[in-house]
Amino acid sequence: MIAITRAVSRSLGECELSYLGRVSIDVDRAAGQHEAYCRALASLGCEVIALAAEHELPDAVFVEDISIVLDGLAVVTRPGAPSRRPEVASVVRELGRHRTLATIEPPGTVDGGDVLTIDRTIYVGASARTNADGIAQLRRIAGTAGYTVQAVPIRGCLHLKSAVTEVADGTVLINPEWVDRIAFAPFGQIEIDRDEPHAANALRIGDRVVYPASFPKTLRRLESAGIRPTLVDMSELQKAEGAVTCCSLVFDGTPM
Ligand code: CIR
Repeated sequence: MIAITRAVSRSLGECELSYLGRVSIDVDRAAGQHEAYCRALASLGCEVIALAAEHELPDAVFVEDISIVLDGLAVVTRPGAPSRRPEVASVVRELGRHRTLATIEPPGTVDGGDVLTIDRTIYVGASARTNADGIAQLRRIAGTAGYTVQAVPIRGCLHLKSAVTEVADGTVLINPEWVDRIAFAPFGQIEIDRDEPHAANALRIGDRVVYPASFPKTLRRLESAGIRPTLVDMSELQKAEGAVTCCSLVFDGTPM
């Protein structure tokens, strides 16, 4: 597996915020947490490729939003927040070494955080960041590679993967306040603890799961289901509405 990451920008405190109020972020601490996150990915067998930091782009650490990497091709997004569009160029340079690239064109917008791929189905959150035109473009592009795209309405959260992620074959971790369970009816569903609304974002790497240390009640539910995650402290990045999936692009490094 390859994991593309990017170090925390010194301007992280000026990040986009949609659902959280702005609080001061300790950027050094965020950087330390991000380094530990990268070490966790490496310990799970990923070759971590760190892009150069982009200190003038506050949200550049959240590389997940910039691409959807599929078997055989990668879709370069057009992020919903205009401030994030300059993040694309450097991701394109690296990803082009691993995949054929397709791009989302205006007026389409897609954030990678809205995209959850399970087997050959791509679930896409219809969110403030990902519009209908972007979803239609993604459907056309991914269809050429044998994927089906299913749009899923979300409410009250930034991205689809704020609300639901895959934690094992056939099992999702879900916050039913933010996405309807019916959209994921084919899967076993572990519900987050209601005291931890942000707890549905887990990063699956092969048979392992990377998970924030800050959701002990939901962690117990995962453990009861036989899932023993690798825990990481994301507290500073969470203040920027970041989570574990958004700090990496993880994909099979088998050459195209
Ligand atoms: C933003 O609002 O774009 C960033 N502050 C947070 C992005 C988090 N991305 C993700 O969960 N995929």
